[in-house]
Amino acid sequence: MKHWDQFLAPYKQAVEELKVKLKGMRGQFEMDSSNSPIEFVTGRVKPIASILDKANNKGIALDKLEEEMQDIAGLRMMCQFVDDIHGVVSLLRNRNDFEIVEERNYISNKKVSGYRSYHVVIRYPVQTIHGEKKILAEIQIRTLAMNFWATIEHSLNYKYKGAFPQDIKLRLKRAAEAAFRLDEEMSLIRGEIQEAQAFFTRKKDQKQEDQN
Ligand code: 0O2
Ligand code: 0O2
Repeated sequence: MKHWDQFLAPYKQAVEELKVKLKGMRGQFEMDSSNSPIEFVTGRVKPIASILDKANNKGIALDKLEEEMQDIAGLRMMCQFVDDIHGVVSLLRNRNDFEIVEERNYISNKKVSGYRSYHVVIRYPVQTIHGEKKILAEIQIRTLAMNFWATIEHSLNYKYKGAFPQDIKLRLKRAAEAAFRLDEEMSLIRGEIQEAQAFFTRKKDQKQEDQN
């Protein structure tokens, strides 16, 4: 167990640091009074049981986890609109506190399951008392609709261990198409939505000023 604690420590540190940094990007948009392309950010270290399962399924030797399992540290950035995703990816590419090692675009190439998301794998330097340690982390960027679908599908996957009954499989496919259409519809009224959001932000700021 001590071995796992030691192995996972830099991943835990990376997730905590990256959550602060990526949430900070949202705060900076708010400060500029511009619409943030980032709705919210979450992060987690993969539980040991999931690491072992994935290593087993993918034939990754345990002494190769560091190089071959890219999502032991995982972050998610949720956006309101599909177009925001490309903006967020550009912001990530422009940062110099980590290096991008791979990008996987499951938006233009959705998975057979219906899964859509943009994955960016980074190499992130963690500062430790023994010096710098670079670890891999995966940032998943998706819309709220993509996240809704993936979260539900993930729970069902857990329940059925990937072997979905035919009717559930069909419904999930249809739900994925509906989520895709929802994103398209929202994109068409993006201007209207953002105007309303800016209006409410201004009103909130005004109220705050009146109180001070
Ligand atoms: P489960 O069973 O997976 O749902 P905060 O208080 O916001 O600073 P906190 O409480 O540490 O942060 O958690 P956060 O960051 O809000 O979100 C943790 C949840 O995000 C996890 O839930 C994951 O579901 C999800 N998550 C975030 N990023 C990833 C990722 O890259 N991969 C995966 N698989 N999941 C991610 P739990 O708590 O682990 O439970
Ligand atoms: P968790 O922590 O349970 O979410 P592979 O695992 O072989 O598909 P690989 O090479 O690890 O793929 O990378 P990929 O596909 O870019 O990213 C894997 C992660 O993407 C998964 O983590 C999920 O978080 C998410 N993902 C990929 N495909 C699907 C899908 O069909 N449905 C859902 N809900 N999520 C998906 P894990 O390993 O499942 O871990």
